[in-house]
Amino acid sequence: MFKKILVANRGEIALRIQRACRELGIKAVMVYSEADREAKYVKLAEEAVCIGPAASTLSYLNMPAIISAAEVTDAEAIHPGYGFLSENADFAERVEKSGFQFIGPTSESIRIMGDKVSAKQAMIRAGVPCVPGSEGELPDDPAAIRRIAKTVGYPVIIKAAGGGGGRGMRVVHTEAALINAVQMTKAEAGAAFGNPAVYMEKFLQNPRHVEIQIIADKYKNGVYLGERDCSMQRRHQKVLEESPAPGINRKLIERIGERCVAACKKIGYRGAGTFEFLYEDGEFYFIEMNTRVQVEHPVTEMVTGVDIVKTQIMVAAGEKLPFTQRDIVMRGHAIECRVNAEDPYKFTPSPGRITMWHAPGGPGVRVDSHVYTNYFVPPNYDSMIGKIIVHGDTREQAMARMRTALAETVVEGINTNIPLHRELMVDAKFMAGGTNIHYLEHWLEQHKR
Ligand code: MV4
Repeated sequence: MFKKILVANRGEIALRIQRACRELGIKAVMVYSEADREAKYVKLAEEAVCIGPAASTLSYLNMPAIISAAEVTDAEAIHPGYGFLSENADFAERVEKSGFQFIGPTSESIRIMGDKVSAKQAMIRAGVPCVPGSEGELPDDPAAIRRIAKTVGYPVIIKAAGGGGGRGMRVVHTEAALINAVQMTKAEAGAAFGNPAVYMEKFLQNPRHVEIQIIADKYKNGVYLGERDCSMQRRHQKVLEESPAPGINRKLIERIGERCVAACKKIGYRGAGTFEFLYEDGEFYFIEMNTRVQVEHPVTEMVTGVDIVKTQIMVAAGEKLPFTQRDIVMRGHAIECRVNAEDPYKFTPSPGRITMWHAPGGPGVRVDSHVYTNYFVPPNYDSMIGKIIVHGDTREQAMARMRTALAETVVEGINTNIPLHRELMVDAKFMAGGTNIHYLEHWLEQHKR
């Protein structure tokens, strides 16, 4: 096992990784920007290295600064967390070439999944069900593009191979609009991602976003850790997540989960990963794979009892997975509310000093946050300041516990989206379960103030 890990991230996930290191008896080296100098997880760390000014590009995205920090502190491995450099194949490669273990998959796996065309081709070959569409990149010939669209059937969606997470896509409803839309998407993709390649899919009108968590070791052992329903989102930002996904047939989830694990074996995937699917009319359609630990990993930890971050570190160190699929039992229901420093209805960021922070507690309540009374939320980064996660025997009990937890939570000095979460937890349609990816945006439209 590693003796020392460098944590190349900030905020709640930096603290989460530090905690996993402590439990494993590993020293954690924290890196921080000038804006995060006073963060408590930095002060509590065995070692901490300033890697640059507040701007992410000069600190948390600064590869030479991070690798130098690992060198001077004699760390053996680097955990990238989520966001920042976590899915940057070049970074993973530089980490490995510098003699450190990257806590995540190989740079090759990251590269394959980063290109959405090669990711989808890998999944088709591995037997994971995908959204019907072009087989690979769209050709240049307009007549050929029109033929593909005709076969797929309108509406279609044009997506950039270099995109993902909602960037670089365009919906097309008619043949008249097709070629112009393809050209526009290619031009934007070339400028934004340095790769003009695009592909086509049937556009699903009212899907849910359901993802499967997997974890694998380097000996081709892998398990799926159930699913998460992440349909409650606004502008591709998830607002709350839950597991299991309400109302989906367990046998179907098991079949899809087994396909995901088989795909991992086939491509030699190691580490934690998430297969994103759209779920509509009782069917799963793969769209993308994330090769990092995700913000919403705690809901899976709560229902499976598996510590995903600890397991990531163990498999990166070359250990065998300490459990098999038969050991994984999903128990009860978990919900996570993301707490953001923002206006709850206008969504404008609300950085500044937190003059009072009181976290909720009680049975089945978990809070993953790095903030505290008198903490200053810097304006330079993502607005998420923590997550409230609850577990209950049933979805109803989990919702009741979340209502209590949200009622107990006090945040003063900045605005947060907690009032929005309080309203959603008593919303009849959310409470019934199974709302789709458009639900929250429609709800916000109707609850304008
Ligand atoms: C789609 C889709 C409908 N049909 N693909 C957006 C994020 C990216 N990961 C994929 N996205 C979508 N792909 C087909 N063929 C609708 C979306 C989509 C979406 C997906 C998941 C969560 C929220 C979303 C919000 C708008 C659109």
